[in-house]
This record gives sequence, structure tokens and C-alpha cells, in this order.
Amino acid sequence: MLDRTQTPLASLLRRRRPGYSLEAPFYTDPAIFAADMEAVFERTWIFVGVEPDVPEPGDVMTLDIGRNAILIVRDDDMKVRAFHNVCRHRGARLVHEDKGTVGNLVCRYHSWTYNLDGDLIHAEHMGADFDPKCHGLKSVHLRSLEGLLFVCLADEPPADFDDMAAAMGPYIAPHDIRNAKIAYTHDLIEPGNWKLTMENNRECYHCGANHPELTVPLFAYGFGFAPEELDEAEREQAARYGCLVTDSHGEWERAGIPSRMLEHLDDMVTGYRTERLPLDGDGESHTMDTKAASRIPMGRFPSSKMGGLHFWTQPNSWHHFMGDHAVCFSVIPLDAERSLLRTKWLVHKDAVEGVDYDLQNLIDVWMATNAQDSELVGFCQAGARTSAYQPGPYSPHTEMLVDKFCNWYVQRMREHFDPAGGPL
Ligand code: 3BY
Ligand code: FES
Ligand code: FE
Repeated sequence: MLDRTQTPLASLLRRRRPGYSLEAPFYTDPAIFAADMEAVFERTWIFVGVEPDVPEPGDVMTLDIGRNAILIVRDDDMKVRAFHNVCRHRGARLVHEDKGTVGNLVCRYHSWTYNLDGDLIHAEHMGADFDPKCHGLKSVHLRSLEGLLFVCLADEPPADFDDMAAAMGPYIAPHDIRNAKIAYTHDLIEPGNWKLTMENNRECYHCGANHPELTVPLFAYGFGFAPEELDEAEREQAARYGCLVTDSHGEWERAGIPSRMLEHLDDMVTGYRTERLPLDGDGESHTMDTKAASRIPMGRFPSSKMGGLHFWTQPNSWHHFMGDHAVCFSVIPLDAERSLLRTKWLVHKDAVEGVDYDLQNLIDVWMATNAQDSELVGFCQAGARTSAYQPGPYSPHTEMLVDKFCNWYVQRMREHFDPAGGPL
């Protein structure tokens, strides 16, 4: 009789080999997908959007994260709040549109009505004993980090969000996200497990061969290389790049713009990384001519050559902030083999399309890059389904941060499903 028993999740987690990609079931198994949603997406801080998604009181947006439906609304006091998008009467979905503007939140089924604070303010025919105060919307923890919105579905969210926010606030504040507008949003369904999308983002080993547009503004050296493999000319280039980074950091920091690298990708529950890196060419922006795409700067900067500040968060986001625009990416798992990559391009709220910026020019680099990355993710998903797949080694020079993503993931899973197994 064949033993068809699947390896238990705890064993898979315990035998994870550091420095190597994960075993196939982590990318393909619906049961592990469900476990990911429980241990990661229902417990840690998830990046979901930006304050300019809901600029005015009554503006509302919705988002599904796994089995959970969430609504984010700006109340009359300009506070952004998050609730479960579930009516407290018989559980109907409350807001159906991705985005809209409402006076109150009214359920279509029996017209139960909630104000923007989530209080139930109207419910007919419920009798004298009915207490509306016990039937307000269920709130979801929400934090705004200088305009970047994170939610946490856990009752008790990871407390180290505060440490991340304290460190990152000064980096992001100069970009003035709250005074930006969304110039464009693009949804791409990638044909792969969410972890493959994240792993792909955490390295630029693949950039030279796959991203002809991204490598116009981005220096290939910025994301690691094996020094012993460089010829003399390349060594000189790499050394010049190193000096450019040091000089730029000094210049920007003297002007009050934090730029030096901070990295806590696998030693915090709210893991993150940031660094402001100089850009190639004219050094202004992620565009095909490396110049600013928008004529109106997004913040108060000493120069138009502010490079690109990247900010990565575990488990599901990365961002690039330039002097003229910002690009924010969120990954929302759909099922074991598909993930939603949502990309938002932000410009100053007064910038007018066609006058201050050309939309195509603004989005060209990352539209092309996302399409290329999506295809690459699909290649790995296809490989993980085959009998030949086995975890492969990460480059110690260019894929250390992919390894840290996996370390972070395995730690969250072990804490939740195998606490007796101890730390990694
Ligand atoms: O978007 C990012 O942050 C990283 C850096 C370069 C490769 N990858 C797309
Ligand atoms: Fe919402 Fe009845 S389910 S009012
Ligand atoms: Fe890429």
C-alpha cells in the first residue's frame, strides 16, 4: 500500500534549510495557503493602501484579505478607520464597490445604518429590547504611517509596529504622502503563490537579464554582487557607485533627509528595510529618461536629485519614493497559486495630468517591470508543481534578503503552528 500521507506542516517548517528556497508545498498546497492566511495575514500588519485612497470624509474603500472583507473609511473628523465589511444583522456584505463616497454605511438587505464611526444608528422593527450599542461594526486595527495604511486583523496586533513607525516616520514624512493624489492604480493577478511574488521583489539578481526599463534609473550594483567575479573595469564602476552612495547619503542627511539603510527584515515581527539610493542618469526618478515625471515635487526637498527611497515591509509590500512621485505595491494572496499585485502611483495633489505630468511617462518603468516580474513568478510556480523541483540555493551576494523573507515567514508559521519547536 502506498503511503500517501502528506508531510505535516510542523515537520516541513522544522526541516526548512536556511539559504534555500522553500519546499514545493509552501508554494502549491491549498492547506498551507490557508495556514499562511491564518498565521501571517490574520496576525501581522498588512499594507492596504494610502490615505489619498480616501481623501475626504465619507470616502470608503474595500479590500478582501483571504476570507476577510474589510472596509476603510474616513470619518467626519478626518480620521481613517477600518471595519469588517460585514453587517451585524445577518452578516451581509455592507459596501460592494471597491471605492465610493457615503454619508452613512447602509446595508442593502434590511437597511441597518451605521455612521462613519461604525455605530449602528438605525435598525427598524427590532423591538424595545434591542440594543443598537451592541451591534456596531467590528473594527479592525488600522495605523497610518505618514499616510501609508496598514491593518491588522489580530485582536492584539504586533506591538513592534510602533518601533518601525518611529524609525520610518522621518524617512517617509518628507514625501508628504497625505498631500498626494493617486494618479493611477493597476491590478495585476500574478500566476504564483504570494511568497514567490515577495521573494522576487527581494532581489535584483534577475534585474539585468529581465528589466531593461528598470535598470535605466536603477544601478545594478545597488542590490549586491560577487566582488570576485568583477573584472577590473567593473570593480572600478562598483567602487565609484559605493562612493556615490556614501556622498549622496551624507549630502541628503545634512539637508535633513534621512537616507541611510535600516534593515530589520527577520528580527522583528513588523519586519522592514529602507535605504535611499542614488539613481542613474539624471538621478531624479524611476522614468525612462531618469528625469522627474511630475513638475510639482511631492515634498520639500533640497534638490530634484533625491534618488529613490525604497521601503519594504513583511509580509506584503514595497514602495519607492522619489522627489516627484511615489509608487506603492501591495501583494494580496488570492489562492495557493495566484496573487493580486496592486500598484499605485502617487503625485502631488495639485499636479494635473497632461499639464504637470504625462501619465504614460509616469507609469512606464513599473508597468513594464511588473509584467516582467509576473512572468518570472509564473515560471517558478510552474517549476514548483513538477516532480523535479527541490529547494535551490540563494546567492549569498544577491539573495540574502530573499532568505530573510523566508526566515521571517518560517518564524511566523512556527510561532503559530509549532510553538514547542522553539525559535528558528
Ligand atoms: O522593487 C524593489 O524594491 C526591488 C529592488 C529591485 C528589485 N526589486 C524590484
Ligand atoms: Fe444587513 Fe440585514 S443583513 S440589514
Ligand atoms: Fe523584478
